[in-house]
Amino acid sequence: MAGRGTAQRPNGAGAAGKICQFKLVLLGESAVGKSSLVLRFVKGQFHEYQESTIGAAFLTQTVCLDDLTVKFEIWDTAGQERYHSLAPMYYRGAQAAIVVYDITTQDTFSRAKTWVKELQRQASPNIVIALAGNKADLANGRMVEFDEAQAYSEENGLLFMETSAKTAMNVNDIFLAIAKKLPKNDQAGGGAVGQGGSGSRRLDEGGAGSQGSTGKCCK
Ligand SMILES: Nc1nc2c(ncn2[C@@H]2O[C@H](COP(=O)(O)OP(=O)(O)OP(=O)(O)O)[C@@H](O)[C@H]2O)c(=O)[nH]1
Ligand SMILES: [Mg+2]
Repeated sequence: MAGRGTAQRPNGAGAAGKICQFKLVLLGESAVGKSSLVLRFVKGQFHEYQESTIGAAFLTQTVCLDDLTVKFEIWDTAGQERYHSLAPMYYRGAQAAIVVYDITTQDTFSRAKTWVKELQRQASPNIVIALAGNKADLANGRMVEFDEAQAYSEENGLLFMETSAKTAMNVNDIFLAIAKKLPKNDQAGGGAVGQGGSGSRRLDEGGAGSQGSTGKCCK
């Protein structure tokens, strides 16, 4: 597993100092741009020659929602088939997933649908799933229609956006949309979160470095 460190924007905690922590996993075929989306979101960068991920990478980033800070613990998985068996380790207990495909390759959309099915069967029942049609800047080479992906997402209750890690289009937006949809309290979180280290956690300001494995959801 190749950790790539962590980074946070200086937007800090929300006004009330409440921080919610959520585990988010990125899944999808190799080379669709999972690492590039994370790099754009966390560091505001894009690399034309992004290296293929080995195992998985872990990064964190926060977004502010009114008086609440949502901290994402992001697992960027490796899309190469030989790593497929590792995926459950990363999506197990995750509150959110971004399933990524490349709008210029139909096969990657089919693979994304397979990931969605696997998540629906095996991940937490309340997991928030977003579908990202990445490389939207390459619209001339489009092989997956926006309407087709949107209709599929509606049928399956997924958030959907076309994104570009290269131009930054919709990258912050998709994470923000997920943050808005995530349950922020014990009731909303239901049984799928809050126990055994898989739940969203409220961290008091100043305790943000705590990585305890249990804790309450946000209030
Ligand atoms: N034009 C364009 N290229 C992109 C975009 N996102 C990623 N790429 C390029 O696509 C290639 C693969 O990107 P990665 O981010 O490594 O893909 P990945 O899904 O993490 O791949 P694995 O780690 O092998 O699973 C790199 O050369 C990126 O520069 C995008 O939005 N637009
Ligand atoms: Mg990668």
